[in-house]
Amino acid sequence: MKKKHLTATLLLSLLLVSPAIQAQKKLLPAEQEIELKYGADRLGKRQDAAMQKFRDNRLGAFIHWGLYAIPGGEWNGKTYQGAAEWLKSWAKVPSNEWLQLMDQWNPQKFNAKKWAQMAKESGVKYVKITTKHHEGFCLWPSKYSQYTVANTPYKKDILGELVKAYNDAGIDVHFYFSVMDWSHPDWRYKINSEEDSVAFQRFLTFTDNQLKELATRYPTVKDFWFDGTWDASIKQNGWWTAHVERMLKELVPGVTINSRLRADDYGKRHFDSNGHLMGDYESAYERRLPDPVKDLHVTKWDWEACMTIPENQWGYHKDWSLSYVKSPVEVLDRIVHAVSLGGNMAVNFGPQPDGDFRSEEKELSSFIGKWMKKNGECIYACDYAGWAKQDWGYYTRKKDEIYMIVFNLPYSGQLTAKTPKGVQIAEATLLNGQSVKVTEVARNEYNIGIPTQTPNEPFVIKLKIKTSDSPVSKYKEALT
Ligand code: FHN
Repeated sequence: MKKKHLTATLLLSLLLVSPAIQAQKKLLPAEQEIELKYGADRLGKRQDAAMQKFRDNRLGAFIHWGLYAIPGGEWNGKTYQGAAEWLKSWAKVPSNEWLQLMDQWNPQKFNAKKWAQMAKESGVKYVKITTKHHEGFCLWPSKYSQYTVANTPYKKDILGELVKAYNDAGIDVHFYFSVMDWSHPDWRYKINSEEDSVAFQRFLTFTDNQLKELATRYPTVKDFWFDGTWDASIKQNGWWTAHVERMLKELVPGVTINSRLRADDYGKRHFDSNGHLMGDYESAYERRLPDPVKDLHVTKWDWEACMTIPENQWGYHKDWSLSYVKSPVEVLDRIVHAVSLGGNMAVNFGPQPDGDFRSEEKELSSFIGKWMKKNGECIYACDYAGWAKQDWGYYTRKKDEIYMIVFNLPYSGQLTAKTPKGVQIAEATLLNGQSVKVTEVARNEYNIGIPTQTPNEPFVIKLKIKTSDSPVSKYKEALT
């Protein structure tokens, strides 16, 4: 990764390009790469068992739970439409006033085993929990902060209970951690002076301590998902992000880390100044997904998207009628969309202040769970198939099996499948084994018959394929 120096102009243009756009740019030719101390640690996907498990899980739940659940988007009688977990900022509430919400933190309906059972029934293989969101309130009794569950009427270690319950249910736990901490006097958005620099170094030590505490108190954690890392202060301290990744990997062997943590020597985030992914997987797809035709570059690295059910509410908001709320099938569509491009999907839940889930979330969870129970084999351990996207839905692949996940039924009664060169479709079946008619209609093009009784929800057709390097073809190209 060390090579000639770039011209100042080229470097400046690299620094200005956003991660998503940069991701679409071609990598620099090796001889033009610049020397980086804090760039990517590795080229290409991680291939070890822990990473494979992360990848095979494919479907996860995100949990945003903190003090913001108590006001639920409402402050002093006024309802704010923005994300509920940002209410402190929308309503300009000073930290000392906001943190008094701790006196009301007493979720009497919280039952970690019930949460784990709900997760299990929803088919998720992992849960990402907000250990600490931007407000600074910790769901574990951190000895480095007074703003923790230990100092609330509830007192108990919520995070510890959840880790145990999820793990007992066979579900991996991932820790969301916001580096930006509005409760801490040493947090800085930007380093403008020597004094800022000293304060911010203290803040980084505090953060290291909290991270070490999490890693050692809960050693079964499988992933750290960093957030609140976009400010200039972090970009000015790229060294620290590389250090945190190394530190956590030493403390928790196999742990995975998202790209959002990282900034390189020049403050470039997610992808370093040479265009290489930092961290183990890309994590910038938030409430949006790559285009299944134009953005195939994402299949080159591991990635995980996260999605809210309303348009943009992560924490509990009392009033979901203020924005569009996705239907269960729309959420399912996004899950399948992500897997079809080799990504994971974490669907967000924002539990109520009493520790229960709102009815819409319970219904969604149960819908996804029932669908996954019948059709999960086209999601878990599946990957990008490499076949041209068709309008009826998405393909996924597991070894030599190709899955067609049908979301839109065409009036023609036929689903078009176009195979890559040298690949033929030998057989098609529903997941219950029932045969589906396959008709070859042109070179590398097939009609797959729609089963006479289609379920009232997206369904799956499994294709068995044959491959030959030099297929004999009866088709002739048109002379034009
Ligand atoms: O500001 C946060 C937001 O509240 C939420 O936690 C999401 C989840 O990905 N992350 C940040 C915005 O990118």
